Amino acid sequence: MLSFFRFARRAAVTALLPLCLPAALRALPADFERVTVVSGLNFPQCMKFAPDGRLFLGMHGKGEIAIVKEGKLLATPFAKVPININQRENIIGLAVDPEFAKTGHVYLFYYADVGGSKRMRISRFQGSAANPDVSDGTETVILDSIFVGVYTGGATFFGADGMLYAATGHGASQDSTNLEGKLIRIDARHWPDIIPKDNPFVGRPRWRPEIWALGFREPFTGAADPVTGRIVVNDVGESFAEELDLIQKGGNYGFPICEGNCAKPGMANPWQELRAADPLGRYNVVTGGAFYRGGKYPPEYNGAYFFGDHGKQKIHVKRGDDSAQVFDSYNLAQYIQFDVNPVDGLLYMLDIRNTGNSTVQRLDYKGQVGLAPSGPAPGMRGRLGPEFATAAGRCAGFRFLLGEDPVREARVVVMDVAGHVVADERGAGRSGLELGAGGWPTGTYAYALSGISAEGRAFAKRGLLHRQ
Ligand SMILES: [Ca+2]
Repeated sequence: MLSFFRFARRAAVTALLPLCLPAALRALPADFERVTVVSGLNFPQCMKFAPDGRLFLGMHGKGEIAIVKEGKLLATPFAKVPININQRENIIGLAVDPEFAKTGHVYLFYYADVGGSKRMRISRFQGSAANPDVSDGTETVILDSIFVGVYTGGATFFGADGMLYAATGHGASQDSTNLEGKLIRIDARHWPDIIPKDNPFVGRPRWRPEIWALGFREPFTGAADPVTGRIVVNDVGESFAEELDLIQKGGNYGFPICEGNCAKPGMANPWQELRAADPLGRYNVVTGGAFYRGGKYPPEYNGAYFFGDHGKQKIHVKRGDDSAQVFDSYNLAQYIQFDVNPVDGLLYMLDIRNTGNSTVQRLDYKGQVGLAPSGPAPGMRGRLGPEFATAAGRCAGFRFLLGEDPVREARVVVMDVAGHVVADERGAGRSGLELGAGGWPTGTYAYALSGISAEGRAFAKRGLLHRQ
């Protein structure tokens, strides 16, 4: 249903795809495991974690905000909205206030009946003071009567800057006087003063002041990196390319003038173009992204951007600015939303392959995680960790001390603030690892050092490096 309506052009390809693949292609990397957390969900559309680990779901089949708490779908919804305007598409986005414990606020992006017309609305629902699992019945309309054309969009999330972002689909994506095909940025938490003064088009004639970026087609999902603040919007393509758009303030992402990489002046290229004609058949309908900062997976996934492909039934992962890789192919699921549980640090995925019996799945990791905070192995003599940076006052490299006795094995992984791995060095029978840092831009880097000591015990240490 979602594929047929929302992603109309690609629908035929999507519908045929399961016939062309073996029964259950699965290719998760070693030690990763997919665990079903809750099933039997009826037409879920979006999901977000509250800071306390409860999972809020936008159920567009019912017009409800539902909650999964401790692995169980609560019988009573948090809040309800009317669904008579368009039953299939009424809820498209949801965001939980990062300070929910204090405010009790949940935001919903949905279709409403505005004077008899179908319009999109961003509303705030107030959690009950007595029971945060239900609203107190208060709905505050934050931004109303947003007209959109063919596509709805739906990416809705808080940025690291505390602003609420919501993306709308194509209708007049290049027209600055409306909110079609735009990324909206509002200070929802300070309603009614919702226009941030630093929005790029504030005060400019014939520009809606809510616009942060423009030129989208079907920006169904997106996410903000809680550490770097980087924002990515996944834009579903028309003919040539899906896009991961790394959002710049005031950026114009091209549609309908451009799709994918574009040489036209004033148009921003995607962070990554995902070509429909990809020879490996990896891309069809880009969905659900999340930056992983949970610390429960191997260090190479710290800061990685996980996203899905609803049509090709894959999970992709993009580390830093490197090209996305296939993380998993699994044709028994169609993942449309991803989020990281701030309590257990694991990635969760909403699978709508069986729309009336959709599931939330969790990505577990069974291996040892080098980033786990710990110290030297017991009995290890001498210092452990980075020692110096040299060469005429300039940083030419780092030496990682591994104690006085040569260790059996050691590994150090260094990442920049965007999570891009800049060094990954291993050694055996050594008392130190040396990394050349001559080519690194100045700035702060995170390292994760791990290994097995001479006595056969695991050691690990992490911290920051400053390349001067
Ligand atoms: Ca574009």
